[in-house]
Amino acid sequence: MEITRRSGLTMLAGLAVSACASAGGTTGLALPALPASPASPSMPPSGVAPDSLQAVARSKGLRIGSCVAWGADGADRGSFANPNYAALLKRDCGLLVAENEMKWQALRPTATSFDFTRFDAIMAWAVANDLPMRGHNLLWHQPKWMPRWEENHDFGANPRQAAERLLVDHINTVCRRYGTKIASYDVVNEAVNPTDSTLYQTALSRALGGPEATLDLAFHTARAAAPLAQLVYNDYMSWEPGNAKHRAGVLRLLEGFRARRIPVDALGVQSHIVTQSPDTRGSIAALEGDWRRFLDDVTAMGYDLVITELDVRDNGLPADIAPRDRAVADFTKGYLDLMFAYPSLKDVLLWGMSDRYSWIEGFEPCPDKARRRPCPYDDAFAPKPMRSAIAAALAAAPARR
Ligand code: 9MR
Repeated sequence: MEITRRSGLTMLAGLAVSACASAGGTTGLALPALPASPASPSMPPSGVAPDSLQAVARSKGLRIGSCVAWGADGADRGSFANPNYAALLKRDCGLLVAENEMKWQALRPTATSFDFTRFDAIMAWAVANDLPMRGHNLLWHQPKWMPRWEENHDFGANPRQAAERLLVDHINTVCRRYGTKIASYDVVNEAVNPTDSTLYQTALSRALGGPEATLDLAFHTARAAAPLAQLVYNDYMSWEPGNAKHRAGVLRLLEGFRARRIPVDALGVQSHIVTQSPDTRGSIAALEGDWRRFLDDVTAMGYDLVITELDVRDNGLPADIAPRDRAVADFTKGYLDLMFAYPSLKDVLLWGMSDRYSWIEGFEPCPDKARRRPCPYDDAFAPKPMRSAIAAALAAAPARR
């Protein structure tokens, strides 16, 4: 029974100057370039500064936020316990998501135990600062992102029942623990294999009778355990060349959810976007047709949209920081302008506020070791053109009801 909530990665070959060539960056241990922002009578009631991204977003019925990590007090991480990073979150965000701390790898040391220490610490800070949190995620449906014990788990003589129990118990435990404090969950993350549009298998899904049965059970369980929450399928299909099969696989999955009456409310569009060349206008013109067709198909099925993990891989750009940052900003603005044309899009999450802690540096560094510049604030916590571009896109967005 359906229970509804409501009705290139490619570096440009032959570029004389590489995207990431020896630009260096404003690295180092400089202190944050944040003005003191004491509470003042001119602030909105929540204490959000009027020029903050969140204030601009709120004026349009939107919300903007970021991922946040756990960290020991004062550690140099993208954590709430790092005063430099916390200042950015407090200044600009109206919504947070834990970068890693709700994943099975973080919460499930074993098949029979949970460890909520780190996620709870993030949640406590968010609550203390009046910042709502999204939940990411209840099931990352890929073997390499599940805990190792799960892939080697002995599901016993009745594997289907054991796998069902494991998944249902996990989702119930997480959703019930946070009650209505979490109003939106990435129930399933990245189930589609971008190379051939098929769904991945995990040990859990093999025991449970296949990927569809597993994903369906995840959504039904989440709906029952968090009946008021927005339930999201989250993936990184994007608009750059090479994503056609990924988009096709996601569309097929979303069609299947509707056909089987599975309670899925929204598509999480991760938005790890990749610049293609210094000609951002030309790049966008080349990409937007297929992308709009995809989003039209998704929204025509009744799915809302959420931007869940926005950042920019600065590929194919000049080495100098000024034009590189300008292109990242322009590409971001063009992307957001297009996205905000879809009225159901109300929440935008950045995958990090500062270049200093971006995952991209570790996962896909520039070949020449120049620092990546994917976020609205630089390594020294100073605002970049990307921040102004986000503010401009928010200000230009049609107001939501
Ligand atoms: O940014 C996250 C990084 O710190 C983790 O090591 C990695 C694996 O857990 O996940 C990264 O976040 C990913 C997100 O959870 C899902 N979409 C892609 C994100 C970037 O890889």
